[in-house]
Amino acid sequence: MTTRLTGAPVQRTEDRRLLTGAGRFVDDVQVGPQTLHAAVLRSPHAHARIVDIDVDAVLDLEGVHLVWTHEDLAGVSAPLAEPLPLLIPHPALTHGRTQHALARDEVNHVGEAVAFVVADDRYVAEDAVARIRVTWEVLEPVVGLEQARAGERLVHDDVPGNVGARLEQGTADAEQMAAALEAAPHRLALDLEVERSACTPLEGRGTVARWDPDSDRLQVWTSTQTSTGVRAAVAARLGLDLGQVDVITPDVGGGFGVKINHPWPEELLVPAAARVLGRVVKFTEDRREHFVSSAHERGQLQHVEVGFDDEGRLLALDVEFWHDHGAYTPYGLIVPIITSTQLLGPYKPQLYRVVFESLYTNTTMVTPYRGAGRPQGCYAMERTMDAIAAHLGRDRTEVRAANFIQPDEFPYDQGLVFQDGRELEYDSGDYPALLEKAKALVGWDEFETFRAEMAAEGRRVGIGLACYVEGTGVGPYEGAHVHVETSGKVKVATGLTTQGQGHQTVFAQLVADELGCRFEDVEVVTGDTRRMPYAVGTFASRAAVMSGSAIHLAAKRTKEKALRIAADALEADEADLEIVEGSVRVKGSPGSAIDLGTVAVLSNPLRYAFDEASKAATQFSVGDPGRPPVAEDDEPGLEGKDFYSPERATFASGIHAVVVETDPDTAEVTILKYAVVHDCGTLVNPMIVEGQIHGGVAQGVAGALFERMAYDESGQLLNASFMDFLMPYVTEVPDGIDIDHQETPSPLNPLGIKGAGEAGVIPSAAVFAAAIEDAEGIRVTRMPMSPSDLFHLRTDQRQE
Ligand code: MCN
Repeated sequence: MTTRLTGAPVQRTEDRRLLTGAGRFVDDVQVGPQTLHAAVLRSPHAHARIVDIDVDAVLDLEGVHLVWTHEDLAGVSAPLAEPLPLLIPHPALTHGRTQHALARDEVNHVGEAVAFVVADDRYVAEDAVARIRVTWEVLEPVVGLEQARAGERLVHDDVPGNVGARLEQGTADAEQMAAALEAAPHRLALDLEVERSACTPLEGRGTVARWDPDSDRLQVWTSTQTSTGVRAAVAARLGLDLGQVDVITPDVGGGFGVKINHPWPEELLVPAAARVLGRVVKFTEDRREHFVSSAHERGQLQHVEVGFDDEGRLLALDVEFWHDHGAYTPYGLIVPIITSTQLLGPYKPQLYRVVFESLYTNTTMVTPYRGAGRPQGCYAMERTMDAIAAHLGRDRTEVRAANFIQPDEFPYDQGLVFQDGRELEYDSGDYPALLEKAKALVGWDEFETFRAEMAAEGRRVGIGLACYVEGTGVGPYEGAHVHVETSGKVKVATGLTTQGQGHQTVFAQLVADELGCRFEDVEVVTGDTRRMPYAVGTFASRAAVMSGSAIHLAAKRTKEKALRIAADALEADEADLEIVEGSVRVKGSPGSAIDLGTVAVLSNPLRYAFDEASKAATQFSVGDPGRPPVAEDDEPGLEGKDFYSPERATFASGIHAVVVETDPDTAEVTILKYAVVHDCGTLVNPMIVEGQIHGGVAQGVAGALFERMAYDESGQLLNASFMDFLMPYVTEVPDGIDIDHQETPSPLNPLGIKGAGEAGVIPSAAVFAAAIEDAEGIRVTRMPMSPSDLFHLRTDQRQE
């Protein structure tokens, strides 16, 4: 009997290495005795023209090997001087803008790369950067959405009103919507704001590159979520063949979206410098650089108009929002499109219309951060649900239940079009069952008794709940290669990268289950283009669905081949064989068996034959008659490769509920209970999924109560360090998070999996706003909520 590992809480095999300091991150990579180090001159201004750059004082500095400004780039390679690509264009993005690897004649945010220096060590490189003299013509910056919307100052001269894009969609046009709102028995309007924040992985970005003149190849080690993307960008920008570039992703100390490649300037400049100098070159981002030069997200102003009936059913939902895109749009409209199309969550309004404007500001650019536009959308939708319940005097869960898509309505078409032009269709789900579980888990029905008990002690408590649906596991494809070594060890390669999600463990579980090998015999390689050059990457909670399915299919092929070879060797029928614990055996006759390693040896039939007596492979020379290949069409080698490309995304879902206490004096918010019910289809490893939820909730607590980007009016980021950007400690994150799972398998992939990596962060702003509002009896419209925000809100609303 074997125990199936899918669904089992298998301990993460990668943790011993990572927790004992044996991890190897990009800054640990040592590939040559004399590595050179890069530093970047970054703009001190939010908006300025570059009048002149004088690098003379640097050129003769001892230990400096190279100084580049934009002017030098075309001489290295013409495409290197072009603006970086706009990765995901969209017809509505009429004014897409991307940065140059080094600013050409204007900078648009503090931290934008202006000059690049390579020197013997980082000290010399930094000293050199400090000696570069730039003559600036400082321009007035556009900071914040209000200034962007006013359009009096422009970020890009040729973008009128700072509007990069305006997109409207839904099941009603403006006229139909106005009529439906007018006709609705009840009507409300809400203004809801989420401030800008960032994901701040503990390891910043970093790249090491080596040019090998003998093989005419570049090797690049980089901290990325998309190694194949870096490879394609480096090859294209340096004028190399794709086959001349290897990208290797070592351990990655967190990505959370910011390490998706667009590409980042340093990911091009470091390899370019390595090639020009014929030396190993390294760049490691420091913390301040990460804050000002990498990417942010979340900043959105949202206006909701809603019409509903006496039960709280949504008759007309009209949403308008303004998205702060920062200085550039490398990913096109991906974040606001996700907000606009996934805002509805589990609900089915009779009519929905959404319109957004994507606006430029002179701040760090915006790219997807875990959750990617969904936290803002969920905040808009769930605050609306709470407002409807308050208006009607009904229970907040009743109003939600009245609007749910029902389990028998799947697949459910929301009538919306996603980024790729495909219609958004939910594959499966059971939202009423989720709600019942969430209520039970948090103690919803018993809360009023608890509130009364706490009030008797002079304590204020509140409860909040928020639902979400999340499109996960998007295409276009992912691949896998499974190879059984002659030792019986199984090597698995998938091209996507890993940043702590436990892929080594989960993918080994899937291979062990499908192939029948031992779990501990499986070694998984991720993010190395030498092993798997065709891949997309780790984002959009897609690894389990995409690589998981590809690995399952590749393991299945390998198993089929193993059975063909073993059937011949054992003179048995394939249908009578099974693979258990790495041994192929005749069912019911365990003595008649050969191990997978021997099958791997036999898969090279010109050199090996099977010895019946010893059940081993015997070697013979090429000239010997030997056995013919067992299956005429089989190639040598016990391996299988496959790719998985789904029709569309799968839709995971969940509900979070929180009980908070607010301090009447200090306005501090304490979490008393946090409950999560989550449905990501078939659970491969519940312990890992729970770990992902814990991490997501911690990041969500951070975004709801602590973290924000504090810009002054000149566009300086005032809190660009962990001294001032309040990342919560373990003491601020709930001690225990109660988690319950529901498994509604996806019909779209062979394992029924949906994604799980982002879910924990999506409903946080909504759920905390609801709970604080409930505790305090005040209206919460803007998140995050620090104690001082709450203190002022109390004072302001009491004066009203
Ligand atoms: N899983 C599972 N069963 C399921 C679904 C998932 O066992 N039904 C497992 C997966 O096999 C994987 C983990 O849960 O080990 C997360 O799976 P998935 O939802 O496919 O997400 P990805 O692996 O694609 O990871 C990306 C996702 C995203 S988009 C962000 S952002 C994020 C996140 O993962 N960044 C992270 N979690 C992170 N966790 C860490 N430690 N570091 C990051 O940078």
